[in-house]
Amino acid sequence: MKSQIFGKFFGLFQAIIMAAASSCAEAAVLPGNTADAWLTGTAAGDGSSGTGASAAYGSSTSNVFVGRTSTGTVGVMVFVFQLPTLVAGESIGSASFTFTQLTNTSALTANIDLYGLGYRTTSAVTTGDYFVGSLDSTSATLLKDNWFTTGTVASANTAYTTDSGASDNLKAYLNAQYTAGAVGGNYVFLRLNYDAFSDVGRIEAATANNATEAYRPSISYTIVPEPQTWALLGSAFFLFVAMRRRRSA
Ligand SMILES: [Ca+2]
Repeated sequence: MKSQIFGKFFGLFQAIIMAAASSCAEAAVLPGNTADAWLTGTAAGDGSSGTGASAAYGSSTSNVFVGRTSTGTVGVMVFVFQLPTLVAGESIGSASFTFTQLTNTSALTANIDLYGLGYRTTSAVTTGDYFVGSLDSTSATLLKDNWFTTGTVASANTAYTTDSGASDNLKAYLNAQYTAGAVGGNYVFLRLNYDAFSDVGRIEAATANNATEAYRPSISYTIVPEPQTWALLGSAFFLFVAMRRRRSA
């Protein structure tokens, strides 16, 4: 009788271990969505407040300018990603964002910050996503302050990936979207913008429409079981050990 219970329990334990292991190993890449868009404005502020008159250039554009667009006009870039589906007990375990900086660059005259905007059920970038200023604390999550700093001339045709701090922020931001109600298939938005209005200097970002696939933006991520799953796994292990001890005693 004791060995029957033991056998059943061991089977359950194995199933939990296997489920956790397969969940753990799940690593993937989210390609940038071609709804990504470039917004331009003629003043500091955000698009929704009307202080930064803006327009969206999406779909067919292969490269955009963050910073100077033309005299008196400053551009920002909004990248779009479609969220993966998580099953119960799963969360994003790690995430990093990569985009490619192309050739048409010049020394920055303001810092460039990276933000995450709130998730939406549709992929469209809106003029309200425009922001140029020191800190957008009302409608966005700051993921990396001063990723590129004043005076920087970014390297040509070079991929830039979030550092460990910004990647941790990205992971927390993505999980926060699910907590707020996002589900697989919804969209998240990452924005690069100048932190002061200056129509001099820029970086040139490749979009999801770029002809060179390797230049397109992406998010690399892993999915892991939530802490409850690990707690369950730990309990199962200790119970297993306890039963073995009783059996051998
Ligand atoms: Ca900044």
